[in-house]
Amino acid sequence: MLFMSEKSFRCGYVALIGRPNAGKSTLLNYLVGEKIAAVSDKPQTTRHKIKGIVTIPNEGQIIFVDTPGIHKPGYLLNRRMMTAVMDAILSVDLLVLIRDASVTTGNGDRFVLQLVKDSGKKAILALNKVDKLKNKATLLPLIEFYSKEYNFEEIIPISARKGFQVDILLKEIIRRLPEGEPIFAEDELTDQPLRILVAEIVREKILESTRDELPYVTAVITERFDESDEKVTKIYCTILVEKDSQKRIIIGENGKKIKEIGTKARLEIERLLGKHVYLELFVKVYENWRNLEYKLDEIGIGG
Ligand SMILES: Nc1nc2c(ncn2[C@@H]2O[C@H](COP(=O)(O)OP(=O)(O)OP(=O)(O)O)[C@@H](O)[C@H]2O)c(=O)[nH]1
Ligand SMILES: [Mg+2]
Repeated sequence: MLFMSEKSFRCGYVALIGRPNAGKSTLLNYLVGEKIAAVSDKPQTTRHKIKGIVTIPNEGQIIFVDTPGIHKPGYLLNRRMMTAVMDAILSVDLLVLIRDASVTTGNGDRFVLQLVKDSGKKAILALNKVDKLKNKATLLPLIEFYSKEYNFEEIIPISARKGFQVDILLKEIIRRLPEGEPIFAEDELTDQPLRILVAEIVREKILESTRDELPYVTAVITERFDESDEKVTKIYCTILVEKDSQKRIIIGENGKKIKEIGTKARLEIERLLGKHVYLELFVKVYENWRNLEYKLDEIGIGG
């Protein structure tokens, strides 16, 4: 027909994989245009597979799967996280390997590369954080190294934080997806239930306000999500830690820390819901939750 575009619509699944802290979730949020994944400067921020959906009218729909950073699994929690990565790698149409270009190549990078090789999948390499590079020429040895190691479809320097060349990445992704009708509605951005989004916002604020070991021993569960009051949504979250000492850190002197976490989280949840929110946080010590099947199930970290 005369008025129809000749280009066909493309739709497919794309996994964002890479080492912890490479910037996968930052890229996902940038692409989706909303904060749907927690971001922090601490490794192992992402614990679930998170789908972020980008629809470009008349061109295509990309269903991104954000994954936990690839690391050695110690606890059951980490084994489940790595299972999520493997699942994602095997089930998608295309891989986007995110590499922090501002750090030197380590064993972790070789391990991630090996996973890509083993999968034999079509992959694009995104060299991230180029805004941090004083001298862009440092990219050249990286590009050379990676192009010798695998037949990447493209190697694209980007900045997920600034959005530099992210449009190019998007275009190169869409070109490589199979032809097909969209799977999700145009206005859908994620498959994550609100309860999980809320818990992730709270966890992100904890990561922001605390140091060192806390990120690994903390989990957040949304216990109750009460929308019966039209004016204000009431949300009750439990913060799990493993020891009393950790509980004290999160609560802080005279409850100062937990108040700060609660306020920051509430403001962001209000933005997300477009409504007033009453947020209550409980801190609970639960020894060894990272190794307990039923706790991980409850938190929603699938096996
Ligand atoms: N300067 C700069 N910082 C970035 C860029 N992309 C991400 N970051 C920062 O890098 C840190 C890690 O980002 P995340 O998006 O949480 O990384 P991730 O790969 O999802 O990490 P995990 O979930 O732990 O695997 C955060 O502090 C980000 O703000 C970038 O392009 N430039
Ligand atoms: Mg992440």
